[in-house]
Amino acid sequence: MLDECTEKAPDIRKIIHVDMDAFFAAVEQRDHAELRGQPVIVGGDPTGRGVVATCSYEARSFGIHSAMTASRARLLCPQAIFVRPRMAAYREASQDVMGILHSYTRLVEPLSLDEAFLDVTAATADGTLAIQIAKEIRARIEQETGLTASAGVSYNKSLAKLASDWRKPNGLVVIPPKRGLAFLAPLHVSKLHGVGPATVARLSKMGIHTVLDLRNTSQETLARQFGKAGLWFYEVARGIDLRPVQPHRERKSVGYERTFEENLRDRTIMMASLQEMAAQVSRRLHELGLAGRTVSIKVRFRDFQTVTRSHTAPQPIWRCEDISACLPELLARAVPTGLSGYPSVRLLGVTVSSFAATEVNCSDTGQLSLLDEVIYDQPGQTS
Ligand code: TTP
Ligand code: MG
Ligand code: MG
Repeated sequence: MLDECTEKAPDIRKIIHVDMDAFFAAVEQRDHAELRGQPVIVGGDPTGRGVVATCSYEARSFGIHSAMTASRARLLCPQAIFVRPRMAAYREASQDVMGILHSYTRLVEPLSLDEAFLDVTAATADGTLAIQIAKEIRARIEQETGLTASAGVSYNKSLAKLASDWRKPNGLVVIPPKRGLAFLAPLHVSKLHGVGPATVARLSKMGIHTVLDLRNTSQETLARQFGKAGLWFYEVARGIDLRPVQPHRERKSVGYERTFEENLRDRTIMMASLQEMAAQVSRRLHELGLAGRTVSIKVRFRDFQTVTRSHTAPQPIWRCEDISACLPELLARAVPTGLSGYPSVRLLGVTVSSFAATEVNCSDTGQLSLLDEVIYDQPGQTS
């Protein structure tokens, strides 16, 4: 994250973030006229242990949202219509959208099936306004795919993404440079890229809740508490985000890792934490439409000695239960029970790699657009 941040980039860039509205549910409503105007829930079995992948905006007014159990969603809205996901249809719609985006610039970075960043700085060199491009993109997506998208326009990725989310669904928000700091100030820190739940908890203990609170904290304090991530928080709170839009990167793995405020000694807690991370990794793989054959765990001990252990499955996997099934053996190999004294673990991580190259087609070349991705949830430099 920080390495990217220090890369040279033009002072004022024009970045657009496009995100489809209620994506899976909108595809279902487009393809099945009887679902239009109805509370539609795409996900697992409401009579079993399924979860909500997404739901239509009609369903959201009942308080239903992604990742909620399907059974709870049914309690909240008994008349909701439950639909099983049709990933092939969503991939096809995604390809159509990405194709439209690529007609404006080759600098398109897909983040998942339903969203991407575009750097349109060059396309605005002739005086065309970025907002004009965003308007045209939204109109073309609606006309050519029958689906609606929200868009955000700003001078960096963080603000463009926050902007696209601001007036969902079917919204367009522009945050010009002179509005950036004021827009950020009242937001909760959890809205910032790279700030996970453990970081939120730690910031909260320091009395830092909003981005303005973060901006009023010294660089030294943030660096001391959060290491490299603290320097990123310092910059992003000031509307500084020089991460370039990166097209055509090859994604090789998806992982989640966490540094604990207090070292873990209890294997049951280690296992529970690994299971939580497996759920996060599974969700991200699902969003990206990816599956991989290798599951790895990373364990860092109190003395910073770090071990990784991997298991390669015969088939590509992405489901939480399939990833979880590998974890007990991997933990037993990484932290043998015969260790003298108690193990003392400061960091755990779960990663899935060795992707099946044909899983997703996101770019106009028909080639998979992938990159290594680790989500850090790091409370700081505790021992
Ligand atoms: P999102 O863009 O997060 O959500 P959305 O498009 O359904 O709704 P909106 O953007 O209008 O708020 O995710 C895109 C798709 O990814 C979503 O339609 C279904 C899938 N998804 C899951 O399967 N599980 C999840 O937990 C989330 C958040 C999304
Ligand atoms: Mg969306
Ligand atoms: Mg999205």
